[in-house]
Amino acid sequence: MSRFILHCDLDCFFAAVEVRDNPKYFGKPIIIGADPKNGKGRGVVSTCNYEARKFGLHSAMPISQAYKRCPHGIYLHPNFEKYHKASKEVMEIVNSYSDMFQQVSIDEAYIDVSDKCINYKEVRELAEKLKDEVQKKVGITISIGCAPTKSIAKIASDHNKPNGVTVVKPEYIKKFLGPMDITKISGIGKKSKIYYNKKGIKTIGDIINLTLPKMIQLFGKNGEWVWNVANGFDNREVKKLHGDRKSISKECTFYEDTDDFNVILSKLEEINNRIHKNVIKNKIHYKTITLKIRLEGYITYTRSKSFTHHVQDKKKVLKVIIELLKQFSTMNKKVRLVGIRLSNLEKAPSVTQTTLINYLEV
Ligand code: TTP
Ligand code: MG
Repeated sequence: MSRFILHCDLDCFFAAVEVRDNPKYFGKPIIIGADPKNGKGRGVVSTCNYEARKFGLHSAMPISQAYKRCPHGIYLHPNFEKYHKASKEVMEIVNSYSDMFQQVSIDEAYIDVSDKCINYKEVRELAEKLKDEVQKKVGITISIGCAPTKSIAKIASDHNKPNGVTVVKPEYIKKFLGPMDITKISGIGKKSKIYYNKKGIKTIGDIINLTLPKMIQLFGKNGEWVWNVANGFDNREVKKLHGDRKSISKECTFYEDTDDFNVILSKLEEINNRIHKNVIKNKIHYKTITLKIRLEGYITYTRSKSFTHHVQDKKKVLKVIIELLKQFSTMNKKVRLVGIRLSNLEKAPSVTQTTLINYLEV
């Protein structure tokens, strides 16, 4: 029996909240992130609205580069408290449409409405109603993808952004995915794209045209996962994470404030090892890694980076942590506390991901 899965993702979330609360920003390029300091600022863009995206700006772009492309944009510091409140309100609405609900990040969630609808016409009506309710009650827009699998619902929610509902019935999967670039499938990032392209595979249609044994021969386990997604075979369920957990974190205060890079790093390594005992035991995969640093005087900073796909890889996390730590300027202050948070969690899907990891980019 075909399932009805919805993937709901807010549109330019942080920026949308700021525009909602400051109508004078409407229609102007709004960038949330680090202070650009007239082009000399460090740090990155968290997100930006669609007006800013017209100038080529996007999440994770260095703020200095963003400023060069869009000096007249409005640059704002993130206000996480406000975003968390908006997220909670939205998630409550989404959850009210189904108990089979899985929040996967601050602004996205899956619901399974298989027992609420009898056909895709009803699914579309439900999605439109949900979308309208979010806009009316929270004042921001959400895009929704409806499909028989989680992976296709996610691709679909991104298809008609902002404020769109995209329904992919089983019989239209091939037509819908066929022309798309292979990187639309999570598990194919920039590096593996090159590898796939070398073998003549550019679109998802090229994957659909190959047999499963051929894909496995060419790309191993990753090929198997990708072929299954492309053909609508992904039986991962919409599951609540146990304990409703949204992140796993550990932090540690130094006995004595320090500015010794090696001391800081070895503490982070220890925290990373401890966190991984927990994630391995609970079969948790994560996408986002956050480094937290508190300086003397209690000024606290966080820096995050996301993988393209859920992973569970201690070495990769450490690599990211080192990268984030190096980017970080302590402004000659000593460090009091360090911490690591893993978020964007998912219970390990049934496919083996160990080989997938080889294809991921950090
Ligand atoms: P996304 O859903 O990836 O982005 P978005 O909602 O801003 O835009 P879209 O319309 O394309 O969905 O991420 C949700 C929020 O998470 C985003 O508003 C800001 C934050 N974020 C970061 O802080 N850094 C990042 O690198 C990314 C990707 C997101
Ligand atoms: Mg979003």
